[in-house]
Amino acid sequence: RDRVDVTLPGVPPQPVGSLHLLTQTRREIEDTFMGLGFRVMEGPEVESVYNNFDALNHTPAHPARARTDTFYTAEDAVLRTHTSPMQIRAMQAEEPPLYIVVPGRTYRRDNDATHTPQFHQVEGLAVDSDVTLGDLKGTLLAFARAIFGDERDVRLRPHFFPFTEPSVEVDVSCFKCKDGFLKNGARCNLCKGEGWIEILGAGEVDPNVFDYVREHGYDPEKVQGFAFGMGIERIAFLKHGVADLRLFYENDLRFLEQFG
Ligand code: 2NM
Repeated sequence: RDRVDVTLPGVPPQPVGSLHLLTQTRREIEDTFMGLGFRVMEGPEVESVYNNFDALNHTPAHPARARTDTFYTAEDAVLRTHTSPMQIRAMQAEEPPLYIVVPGRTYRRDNDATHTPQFHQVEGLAVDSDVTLGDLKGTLLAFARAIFGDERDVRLRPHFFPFTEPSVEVDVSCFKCKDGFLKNGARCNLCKGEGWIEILGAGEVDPNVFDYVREHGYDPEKVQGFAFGMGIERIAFLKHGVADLRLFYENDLRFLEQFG
């Protein structure tokens, strides 16, 4: 009795769509790390305060715990502020060696020209008996070259994160200029004349983090590891020269179709 066959193409037939730029970028990042021996794992967006902060070595007074920085859904539950709590879950579920990347949505109470309350991350974790900062640098160099081009180099600068020690910020050599200046002599507007662009944070997993999962086979005297985290928006933004962060979420076809 149906009069309309909803399985017929529209009139006129519409072209098949394409993946959103953030989805394309996430898959590119996942593919790169899968090629390096990492598995992809995903986890819940509503997390316990324990997994999101305590087990990741955040001090009781860490500012990110404040109601003004993080969305609480209960006294002891938050919208995850990073995907690292899934790495705690992974360590609770599996003994080392462990090589995983965790993509997904993350939430912070930020809203301005360069921050949205919901964004996307990929974090990585490698745990084995002998994983050094050298392995971290080599892994991230391979990543930077896969995403930004074979000619790229990486640079590590000292930083602080609660869950890694030592911690670093990682820069990729600018892919628009040479040493901060364009061919016409003008200062590069992508790297601001620095010659380097910050792409992610990383470090050697703090032994205090392993201590929280010690009974699952992660004795801090026996295992080492590195971890890293990046924003998918930032990687896509830099790689494709996107003009404004909000373009990712407006679903304007004039934007989306440029990446079909
Ligand atoms: C970052 C920077 C540095 C990180 C640490 C961990 C874990 F679970 F192993 F402790 N996961 N991710 C990490 C380390 C994340 O993002 C900027």
